[in-house]
This record gives sequence, C-alpha cells and structure tokens, in this order.
Amino acid sequence: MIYVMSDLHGCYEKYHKMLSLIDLKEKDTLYILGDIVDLGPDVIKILIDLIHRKNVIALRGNHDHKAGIMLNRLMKPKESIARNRFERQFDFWISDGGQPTYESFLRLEEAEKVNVLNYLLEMPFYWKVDVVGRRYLLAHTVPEREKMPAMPELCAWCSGRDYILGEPDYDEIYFDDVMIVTGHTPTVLIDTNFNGKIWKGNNHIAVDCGAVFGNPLGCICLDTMQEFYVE
Ligand SMILES: [Mn+2]
Repeated sequence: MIYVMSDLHGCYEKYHKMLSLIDLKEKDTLYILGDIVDLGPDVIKILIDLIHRKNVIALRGNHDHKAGIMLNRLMKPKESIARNRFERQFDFWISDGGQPTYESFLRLEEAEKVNVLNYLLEMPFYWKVDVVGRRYLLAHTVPEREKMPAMPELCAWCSGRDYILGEPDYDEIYFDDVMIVTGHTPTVLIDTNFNGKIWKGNNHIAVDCGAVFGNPLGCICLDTMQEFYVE
C-alpha cells in the first residue's frame, strides 16, 4: 500500500499514532510531503525516526529547505559566514517556527548533527509514483497552473522553489492523466468545509489538515483512497 501525509511540523505523537493506525508494513511505502520541521516540539525526534526507515520517503517543504540552509551555515566555521546577512535570515527563521528545530539540533551529538543535516539537504523536491494504474505527482506544493505546462521532468519553466513555495490553483485541473498530491496549505484555506479534512478536487488531493494548529493529522492510502485521521 502507498500512503501519503504531510506537514508533520514536529508533531511526533500524531505521526507515531498514525503509523499504528495505518499499520505501516515493510512492503508499504509512506510519502511525507514536506514540512517535517519547525513550529512543533519534536522535530528532531521525527527526523531521526525517518533516517532509520527504508520505506518512508520525505519530500522537501519550505521549512525543511530553510532549516537545512540555516543549520548547514551554523555547522561551518564562523569566519566563513557573512555575518550580517546570515543573522537577519537566521532571526527570520527562528521567528518563523525555527526555534524548536534549532534548539533540539544543538542538543545532538556531532555525528548525529551531520546525519540530520545530510538528511535535510538531500530531501527531494517531488516524486512520481504509479498506483493501481494511475500516475501521481507528489510534492509539498506546486506552482500556479500557467507556470506548470508539463510534468516536472519536462518542466524547464519551473524551479525547485516552485515545489516548496508555489501557490497552486486548486480550482483548475493541471493534468487529465496525473493526480497531484500536495501539502503546505491547510485544507481549511482551500475550502472552509474541509477544516481538518483531506481535500479532493480537480485531480488534486491536498492532505495538510493543519495538525500543528490543533487539527487532526490526515493520511490517505492511494490504493484504496481511504482517509485516516488521528487527533
Ligand atoms: Mn510549507
């Protein structure tokens, strides 16, 4: 079975409960569509769990991207950093949810810091997968429709940035033969009737139910379209 969830934001407890609820087996694959880090408390606990799992693929969200850049700079010798510019970016990151990520990273042993950092820096921007005869494009987000005339490998028009910070057109069909699955935008912002629920429409599934903001964590099985929720 293929499962998809997103925007864990340090919610280790909900993540752990969800793994039990879906009863994730070795032959299953779980895709997490980014924003593992920042905002919530147990960021590093999730990352270390992910590093040790072979059947979980975490894609890159804007928060993971920023955390990777910031922590990478912090690991370098101080004199190699252009201080002023970095400090401004660092302060912004901290105020934008980076505080728990930064604090828990500092508590790690050196070797583990390297593992966590490498994991963050290697997270892919998007993933394509076929499930029961249907093609899916999985990403933290996608650019608006007009910036995305074709699937990503053909897509010289968009940069990686579009897949971590893009603003999807939820009311337009991107592809007739490809289902897009994204996180990043809590579904209540797409349609207020979907507060805390997975949103589906126009060959697009949006799975960020806003777990870090007190809503349930949602997860969808692409083989069966069954939805799972944990409080
Ligand atoms: Mn995001």
